[in-house]
Amino acid sequence: MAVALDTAFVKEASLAIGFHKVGVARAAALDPAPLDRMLASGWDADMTWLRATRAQRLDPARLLPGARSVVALALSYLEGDLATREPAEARVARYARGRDYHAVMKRKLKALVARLRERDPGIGTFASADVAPVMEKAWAQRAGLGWVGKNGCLITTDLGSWVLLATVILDRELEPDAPHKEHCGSCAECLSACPTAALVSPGFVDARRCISFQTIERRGSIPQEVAERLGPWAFGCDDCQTVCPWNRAPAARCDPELSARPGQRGLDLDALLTLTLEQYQRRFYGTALARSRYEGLLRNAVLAAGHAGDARRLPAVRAHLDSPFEGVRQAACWAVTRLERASPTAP
Ligand code: B12
Ligand code: SF4
Ligand code: SF4
Repeated sequence: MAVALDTAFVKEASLAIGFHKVGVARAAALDPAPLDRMLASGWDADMTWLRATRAQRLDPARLLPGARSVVALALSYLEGDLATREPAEARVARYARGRDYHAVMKRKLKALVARLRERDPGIGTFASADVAPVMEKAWAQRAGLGWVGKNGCLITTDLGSWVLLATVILDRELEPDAPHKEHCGSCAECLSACPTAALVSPGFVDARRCISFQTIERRGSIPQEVAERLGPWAFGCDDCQTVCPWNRAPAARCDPELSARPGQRGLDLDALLTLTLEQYQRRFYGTALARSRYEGLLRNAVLAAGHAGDARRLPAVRAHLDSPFEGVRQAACWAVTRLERASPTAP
């Protein structure tokens, strides 16, 4: 006979499946002010889907009729390599070095929902990670996992902000956890560490200036003022997390599937500059790097070559001046000028 679902069961099941943190919140609608501020200020850049799904993002009952509780889940992706020097060129954000987390989360969420259904066969659920219109950081804070720091990331006291988030909305009333308190205090290290001043107000990111947005989500050309400041980043950016005191010595409990694949902490820039579509598909499908698409990754590689400053790459970069992709062509123009200026006698 089925037994009623309670918070203790949900937590035990989540941890047994491999999530590192779990908390429960009441499914009352969220404060619309932060999202509306972001949209009104244009900080959403061209992520039109954020605006289009505003109502669902704020109210879980629009995703699951009769929603009562939100289970917030976190999965750590930090390996014990914080002391290791990070690659000097074509660097990949930590979250994207292993298997695509969407697939990893999907499998875990499916297993969790199956466990909940075994216990409570009539339960209604809406499970998702990243892609659904759910404000995952807000739920994680409300469910007591951590707080949204001035760097715009959800920070936990034990695993730092090196966690990815997921939620399961339930039509069952569960005992909620207390919301997490904010622990940034007077610290502001992330605000000054951002290379593009994208942290426009504590907790808010102007995506138009954010390296993460530009190298992952942006289709076409990267605006010159951001391109100039990419530094070593070829995919994503971790600068506002790396400087955070809460990230200096967190517990490293990386999910095994998220641990870095060989050659994916920093990419081989020379191989990337001559990458074919077929090689791209073989190498990067199944990883988070598929999100930027072939032409996006090529564009980022060309810019990274400009930043790396090695004039021996000029012929490989010049070969992109007549790329069929506008974003790659513009990146090549910028990188060629930069490399020629750095080494006027170069071939
Ligand atoms: C859009 C988006 C982006 C955008 C905008 C980032 C942003 N900070 O909003 C861009 C492309 C720039 C981006 C970049 C990154 N992202 Co992103 N992104 C998202 C996505 C899809 C939606 C976030 C959203 O709704 N933003 C709009 C703002 C208004 O919402 P919000 O910040 O959640 O706001 C709520 C609360 O946090 C709170 N709040 C917000 N601001 C403030 C400020 C104050 C002062 C207070 C009190 C409260 C408060 O109120 C809001 C609720 O009403 C989520 C997945 C999801 N479905 O949630 C992933 C997500 C936030 N991203 C994630 C990751 C990993 C990243 C990167 C670290 C990747 C990288 N290394 O390159 C960077 C980090 C950039 C940064 N500094 O934030 C993770 C974050 C995990 C974590 N520990 O926080 C998420 C949760 C994906 C996941 N499933 O794990 N991302
Ligand atoms: S991800 Fe990079 S560019 Fe974006 S806000 Fe953080 S430090 Fe700035
Ligand atoms: S660096 Fe400081 S201000 Fe920024 S998120 Fe971390 S604790 Fe908060």
